[in-house]
Amino acid sequence: MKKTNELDKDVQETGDSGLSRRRFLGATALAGAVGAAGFGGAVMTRESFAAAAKEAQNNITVEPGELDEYYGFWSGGQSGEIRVMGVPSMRELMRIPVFNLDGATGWGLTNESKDVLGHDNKFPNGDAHHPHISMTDGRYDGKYMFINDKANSRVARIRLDIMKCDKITTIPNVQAIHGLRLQKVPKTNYVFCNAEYVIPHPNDGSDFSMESSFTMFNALDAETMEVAWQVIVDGNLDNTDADFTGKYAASTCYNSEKATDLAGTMRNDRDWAVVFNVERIAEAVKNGDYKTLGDSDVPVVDGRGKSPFTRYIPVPKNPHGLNTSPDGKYFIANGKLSPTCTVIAIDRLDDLFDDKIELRDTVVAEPELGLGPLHTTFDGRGNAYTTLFIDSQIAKWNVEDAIKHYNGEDVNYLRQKLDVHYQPGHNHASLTETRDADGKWLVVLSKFSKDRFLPVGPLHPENDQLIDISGDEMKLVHDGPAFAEPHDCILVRRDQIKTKKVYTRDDPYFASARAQAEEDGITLEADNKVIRDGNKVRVYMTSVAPQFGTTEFKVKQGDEVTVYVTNLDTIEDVTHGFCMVNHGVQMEVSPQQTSSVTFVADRPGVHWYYCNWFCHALHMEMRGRMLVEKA
Ligand code: CUK
Ligand code: CUA
Ligand code: CA
Repeated sequence: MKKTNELDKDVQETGDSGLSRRRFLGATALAGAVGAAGFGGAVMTRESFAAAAKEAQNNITVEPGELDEYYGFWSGGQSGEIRVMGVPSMRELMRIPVFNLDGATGWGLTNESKDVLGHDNKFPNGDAHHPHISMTDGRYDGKYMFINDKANSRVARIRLDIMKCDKITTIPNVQAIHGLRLQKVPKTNYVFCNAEYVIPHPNDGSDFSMESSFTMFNALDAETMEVAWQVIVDGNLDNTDADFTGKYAASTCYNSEKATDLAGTMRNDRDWAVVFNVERIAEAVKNGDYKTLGDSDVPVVDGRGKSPFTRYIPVPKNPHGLNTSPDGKYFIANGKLSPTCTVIAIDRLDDLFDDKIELRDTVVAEPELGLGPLHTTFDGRGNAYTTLFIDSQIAKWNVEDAIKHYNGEDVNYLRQKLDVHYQPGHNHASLTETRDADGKWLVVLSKFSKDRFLPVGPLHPENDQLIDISGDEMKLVHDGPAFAEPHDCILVRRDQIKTKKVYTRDDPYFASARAQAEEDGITLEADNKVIRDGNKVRVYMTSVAPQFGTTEFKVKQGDEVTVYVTNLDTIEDVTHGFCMVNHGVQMEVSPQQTSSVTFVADRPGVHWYYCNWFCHALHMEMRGRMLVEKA
């Protein structure tokens, strides 16, 4: 087993011309490399990392009472949630339940969350990978965050003023929404997302053949969260990103083979970076030049083969990440089974779509970086940082030097390789997907943590590492364990996010509770009343620390009870809860918020309810009784 720095020399010496043994990896080599390179000899010791951390230029210490400089938004992977972090402290500030159920806040239990998830939602899970914040003119505008659900083919929107999910859309006629990015310019009108798996159309059991199978590239309207259009593609789709003109988006395809087995997906030495001509697609849809599929009325255009809407640029091999450089010049496809990244010049795409140049004429560099390039991020100073999954390293390289090298000049584009622990997936530099990329921090989301933390049984946490990239050298400064499983994160300057400290009473988040109250002649802010409507009972109560406005109500066995709690406290941080003992009912009621939950009073007798959010010295005393009469 060679040391990683010797392997680097291999890579540099082999260059673009010769195909080294490392150039393309088969399944066996890939599996072997994970075992050996990944868990083998680390070049730096624990002590040398500690020393490097002390020399870091940026101070990572955030003293008690001080605030972080950046918000980090982490996806929760198969946890289905979003996590809000402070960077550089790497403290977890909040969790935003999205596709998961959350007993603390009542997400998935309350009527307000069911308005978002769907009252007939059957899915308790989600697989959230790619959180991204809306932009205006290529800069974060702090309004919305969007995130995909690979598990159940959904896209969610989070209102950043209250940090709650307010819309979820299921994408029709596709399976597994994976890559998600936003239109950057002129503003985020579209949410772009890839459906990964090819399925037959119609997928009704009448035909299982690959001939009738395809997948689609999708665009949602960011304001309405309706699906604006879909594009049928060849192969499949993995990750995506958009450009800084508003005209193009691009996606990686690792399965140009349209294979259903592993070996089949690796048959071709090159798959594709698929470029979408967003302008032309939108134009065709506007002109009614589309079809629809099945029950859905979403406009669908066909982007297979030689269409006006797409171009399939060959790139090696089973590419994964697709990243736009913050100067707007390049799409970069990360090779995964090839040790290379492919740099595509965005300013050549007009000519490509006008058939003035060939597909590969758009490629301006293809640097060899190391084994298993997955994702690339940027510092805004011309450098790119690529995760090498198999080598367990970050490769820092200079884009313009890689272009010179591709043109035959004798320049070294590699700047540094840094060991990370271990098997990094995404990495993300501060503000890197916007014009404001500031090259201060780099977060690396490592998939394996084995010896970095106290052991906690066979299931290990991931390891989210923080690297100072402000100087010439990358310096690892922090390890942060994370539960399953951040795939991606973004870093946002703290002044770019403006949140409310208490709800305003007209917040649409509880509009349906207000509508029901109006129908019942109830003033949510004042009334403590019980409304009977057949076997439906609606209990309206206020809360002011440390008391519920209603401390006793009577219903009949079998009644469907809805409890509405309106928190009249106006003081920041005085959140109440409502929990009905032995009924599986629990929810958050923050200052000036109304929350409601519906359950069946199925057992006669006395049932206590209580406030389960510590709000006051007399919080234990904040409680009441539901009296259920025998039917
Ligand atoms: S993906 Cu997970 S490491 Cu879903 Cu963005 Cu690459
Ligand atoms: Cu109100 Cu605890
Ligand atoms: Ca392939």
